[in-house]
Amino acid sequence: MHWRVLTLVLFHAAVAIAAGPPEPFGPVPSERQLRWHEMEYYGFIHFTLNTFTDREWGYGDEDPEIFNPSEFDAMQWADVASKAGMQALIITAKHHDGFCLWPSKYTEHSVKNSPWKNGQGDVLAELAAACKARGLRMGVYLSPWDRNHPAYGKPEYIEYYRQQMHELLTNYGEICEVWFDGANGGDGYYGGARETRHIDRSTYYDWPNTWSIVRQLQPMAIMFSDGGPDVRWVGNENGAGSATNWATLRRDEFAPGIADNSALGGGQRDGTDWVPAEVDVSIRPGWFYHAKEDQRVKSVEKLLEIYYSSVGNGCNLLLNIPPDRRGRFHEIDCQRLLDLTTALDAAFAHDLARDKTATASNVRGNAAQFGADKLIDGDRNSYWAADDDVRSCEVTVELGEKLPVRHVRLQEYIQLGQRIEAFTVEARVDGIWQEIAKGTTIGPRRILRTSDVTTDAVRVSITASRACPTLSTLEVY
Ligand code: FUL
Repeated sequence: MHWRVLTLVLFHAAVAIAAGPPEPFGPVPSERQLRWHEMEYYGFIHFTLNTFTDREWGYGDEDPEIFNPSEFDAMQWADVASKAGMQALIITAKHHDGFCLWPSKYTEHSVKNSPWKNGQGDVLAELAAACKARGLRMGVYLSPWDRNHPAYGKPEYIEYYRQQMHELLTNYGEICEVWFDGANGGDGYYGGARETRHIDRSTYYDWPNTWSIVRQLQPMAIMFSDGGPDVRWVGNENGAGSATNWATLRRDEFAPGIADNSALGGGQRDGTDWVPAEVDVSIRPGWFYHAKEDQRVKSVEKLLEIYYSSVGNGCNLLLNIPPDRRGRFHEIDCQRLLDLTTALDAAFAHDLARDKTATASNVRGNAAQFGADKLIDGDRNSYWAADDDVRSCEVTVELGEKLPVRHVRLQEYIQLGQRIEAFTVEARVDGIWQEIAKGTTIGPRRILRTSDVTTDAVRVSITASRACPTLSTLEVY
């Protein structure tokens, strides 16, 4: 081969290598976690005997006879949830009081001994059908702590817990999330013993073997607990996410009910596993319905604040709406949910950056595959990336005309890990750049409320990154 030809061949080969995708950095999400990130916003349903006793934690000695919703309507739940833009509903199949909303074969403490539908009812079956009809996913909360079961605290109870898990994961179609609550052990009825039982939170449940049952029966189901394995608690029940939010955690240091809450909000920059945060919060002061809280349903302003703090900081939002004694979402709660959605739809109606012109101060290997246009093509699976040695750079979108801007939405291409740790957002006003927002992490999602501005261009300057940065999305509203 002539040396000129050889040089050309080598040059092209080098560019091709340089333009391959970046190496993944640190822990990366699994397929099931990627699917979970897309869920963003979904509903929590706390419903059990507590609804009828006006309590938050049943003792375990309540009579199943009192479970008798007068107008039970799972379809209303699913209808409202889907109109509100939720993607799923997660229900307390069993709360700490041990009462089962489905006719479990393994206990008498369930709907089968209630007057509701003459003991023939099954809340889980009705919810599964309603979710299916409305295109929602369904998840289950199965409280590890059981204040009714006589064997709670002994090995037999773990067997019982797993049998129940098996029922839930095999009889109701696809389950998107299994929720393991951290509240564990204390006083209870325990089959009449009426005593206090303590368990060792790190050994009693033998979690790895329970988790493997979930993996086997529902491979795509996400498992939530204080520290994962798939999704972590955010460390508070007020609806607050953390502005600096690493999706990574030193997972082995956590277990359900054993967590350093202060570490859960921000995650751990040097985490060993991808364990992103979910924000669980109730639309009312309590998790269960209490008529006396009808006037204390959170306002739209409060719900918006929660939305920006959770979804806006890269967490998913699990918003609890407790059905009332009729077995319906209360009218006030429904209206509030729909008002929240109206406000969000108005704010995010039209992406001003979509298909405009985007440029970057660095494009990986100058390759079209990683070009800045990937930021604004509406495809969250295409991405812009920089060269390996780049740690700071800028991406700019020209809006083509002067437009009022209130929000910027960013996403890293998290399939390759979380990298960015400082950035600013600027707007060009009469030819001069001015800062309108700034932040630390971006990760799966970052929605910034900017200072009010009318501008013809928006620029994101990444000022610190742990590896060459990637971004899949730059949206402007
Ligand atoms: C807590 C429980 O004790 C509450 O009752 C509620 O279920 C909440 C979501 O989690 O740990």
